Amino acid sequence: MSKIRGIIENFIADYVGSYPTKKNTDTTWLPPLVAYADAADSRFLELKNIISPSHAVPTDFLPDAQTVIAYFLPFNRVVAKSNILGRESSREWVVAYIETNTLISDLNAALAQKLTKHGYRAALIPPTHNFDKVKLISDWSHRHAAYIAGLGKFGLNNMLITAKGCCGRVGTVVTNAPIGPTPRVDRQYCLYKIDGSCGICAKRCVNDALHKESFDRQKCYAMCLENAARFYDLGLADVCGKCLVDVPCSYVNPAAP
Ligand code: B12
Ligand code: SF4
Ligand code: SF4
Repeated sequence: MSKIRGIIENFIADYVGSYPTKKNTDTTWLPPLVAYADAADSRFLELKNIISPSHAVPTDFLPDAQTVIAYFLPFNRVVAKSNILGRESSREWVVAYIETNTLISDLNAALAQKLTKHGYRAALIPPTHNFDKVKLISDWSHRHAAYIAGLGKFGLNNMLITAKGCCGRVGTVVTNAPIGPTPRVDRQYCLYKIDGSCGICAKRCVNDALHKESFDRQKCYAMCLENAARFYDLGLADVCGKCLVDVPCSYVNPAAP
C-alpha cells in the first residue's frame, strides 16, 4: 500500500470513529470502506451516456485530478433496524441521514486539509441535494463513482451494495494525489442480478416505486417528500429507505462466499 493511501485510510477511519463523541451525534457508524478510481478511467466519460451529457468527469472538479477517493459509511445496525416497520421512516433513520450528510461534508473538508499538508489538493463535493429537482438526476453520482472505484455493485434497489451492505451513505473526493486504483469487481452482489432470486427490496417498497422490471423515481421522491414534511423539525430529510432495510444486502454482500 502506498504511503498516502495508508494515511488517507487511517485518517477516514479515525475521523468517523471519533465523530460521535466529538460532535455528540445520536448516530454511530461502523468502520468505513474506502476505494480508489483512476481519474482517467474511461468509464467516467461513459457516465455522460449512462446518466446525462452534463454528468461531470473528475477533471471538471480539479484540472489535474489523478484519483477519485470513494468511501462508504455504514450505519450502525440499530439505525437500519429502527426503519423496518411501517410506511413512515423512523426518526433514527432521518437523524442518521442528516448527521451523515454533515459528517461527509466535515470529513471531506478535513481530508482536503490533510492532503494539502502532504502537498496535494482535493475538491469538495456535497453528499446530496446536488440534483435536478425535476429530473431527479445529479451531475455527479457518488455511487457511480464509487462503483468505478470498485467499492461495490448496483443492486435491484438501485443502491451500491458494498462488502458491508447498502445501509449507509457514500462520499467521494477528487484529488491530484496519485493512488493506484482498487481492482475491479467482476461478480454481481445482488441476488436478483445473479439468478433472478430474492427481489425482497421491491416487495418492501412502500410507494409502488420499485419493481423488478422498473423504478419510478418520481413516486420514490414523492415518498421521500412525505417523510421530509413529517420530520421538517429535524431539517431537510427527503428520505425513505424501506427497500434497504430487512433485506439480505442491508449489512453484507449477500453473494459473498
Ligand atoms: C437524485 C437522488 C435521489 C432521487 C432519485 C433516486 C435515484 N435512484 O437516483 C430520490 C430523491 C428519489 C432518491 C431517493 C433515495 N436515495 Co438518493 N440520491 C440521489 C442523488 C442526489 C443523485 C443520484 C443520481 O443522480 N443518480 C443517477 C441516476 C441516473 O442513477 P439511478 O437512477 O440510480 O440509476 C442507475 C442505477 O440503477 C445504475 N445501475 C444499475 N445497474 C447498473 C449496472 C452498471 C454496470 C452501471 C454502470 C449502472 C447500473 O444504472 C442506473 C443509470 O445509471 C445521490 C447523491 C449523489 N449525488 O450521488 C443520492 C443517493 C443515490 N441516494 C441515496 C439514498 C440512500 C436514497 C434513499 C434510500 C433515501 C434515503 N436516504 O432514505 C432513496 C432510495 C431510492 C432508490 N431505491 O433508488 C444514497 C445511496 C447510498 C447507496 N448505498 O447507494 C446516495 C448515493 C446519497 C449518498 N451520498 O449516499 N435519491
Ligand atoms: S434485496 Fe435482494 S434483490 Fe434487492 S438489491 Fe438486495 S440482494 Fe438484490
Ligand atoms: S426509498 Fe421508499 S419509495 Fe423509494 S424505492 Fe425504496 S421503498 Fe420505495
